[in-house]
Amino acid sequence: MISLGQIFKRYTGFLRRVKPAYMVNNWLNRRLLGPNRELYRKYGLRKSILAPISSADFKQHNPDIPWIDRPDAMDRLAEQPGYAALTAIQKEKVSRFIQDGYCVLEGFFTPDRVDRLNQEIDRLIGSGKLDFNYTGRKIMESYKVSQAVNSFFRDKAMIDFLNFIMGKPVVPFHTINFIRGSEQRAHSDSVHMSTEPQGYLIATWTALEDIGPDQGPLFYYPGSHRFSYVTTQDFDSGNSRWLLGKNPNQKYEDRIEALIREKGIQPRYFTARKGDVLIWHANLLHGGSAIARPESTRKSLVAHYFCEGVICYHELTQRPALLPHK
Ligand SMILES: O=C(O)CCC(=O)C(=O)O
Repeated sequence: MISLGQIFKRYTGFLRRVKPAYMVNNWLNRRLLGPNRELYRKYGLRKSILAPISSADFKQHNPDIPWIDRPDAMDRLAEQPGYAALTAIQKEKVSRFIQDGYCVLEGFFTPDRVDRLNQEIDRLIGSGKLDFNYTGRKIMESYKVSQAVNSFFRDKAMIDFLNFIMGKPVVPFHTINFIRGSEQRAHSDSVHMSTEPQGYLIATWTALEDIGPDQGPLFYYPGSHRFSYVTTQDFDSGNSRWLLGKNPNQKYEDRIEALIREKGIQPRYFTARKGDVLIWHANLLHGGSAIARPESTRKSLVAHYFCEGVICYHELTQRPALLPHK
């Protein structure tokens, strides 16, 4: 017999596919979406700010891509505003980012600061103020209740560095804490947090403890940021006018798995020291590797940043992104 819980799950599962339900949510958040009017005009998108939005709305992507993604980025590096103020190490890291789609800032946060953050997270989980979301692995938006997380999320030196890489001011969007490895399949963030023009998203991944190969470390594919962006146009999403298709994320990840096979690329693993930060490009393929030691933790903090002045949305769910007011 089918339980009430199963009925509820099916019902909410179905509701998550109904586009008008998102439009109601967009209407409830119309104040946050207001700035999109001007952006839609700027990028020639003729639709209501409350309507679903996806890559299908952009027959041709706007060529104003981030400077790091232009073919001459390495030659233009020294001309970028702010270049002279970077340290020699930062200059080297930006070159690495341009070429490989990621860079690692070793020991960016001190172990003491990380310990204080972990203590706060433990306390907030213990008091029920923080909890895992439906995946059972992710704690979303802890920065809203944790001063320590918020100070990492908005760390001035980090934001300045991200602003330089992106060539536009970044907008802190959200945080995700992990206590154990995610074991998430390979993906690029651009299908979850999308922009027009493409590429105006960047992410940081901070190790909140030393992480070895058996703890399910983050994996990533150097250079994969240069592949074409995979969108719902590239697989059978099953989307229709009023409904999103079933399991779009699974179909997307299957497509990415096939792409990795086609390209014959090999992953690298981020075994890290507490306080190290890996920064990745919007289109870098990455995920969480299998946990080889079942009882092990893999404490980490992911932060995603959109950029100012571009259209931000979620390709899989066709929602405009709700960026927090400054
Ligand atoms: O930490 C991980 O294992 C993966 C995190 C991730 O892929 C993401 O937040 O986009």
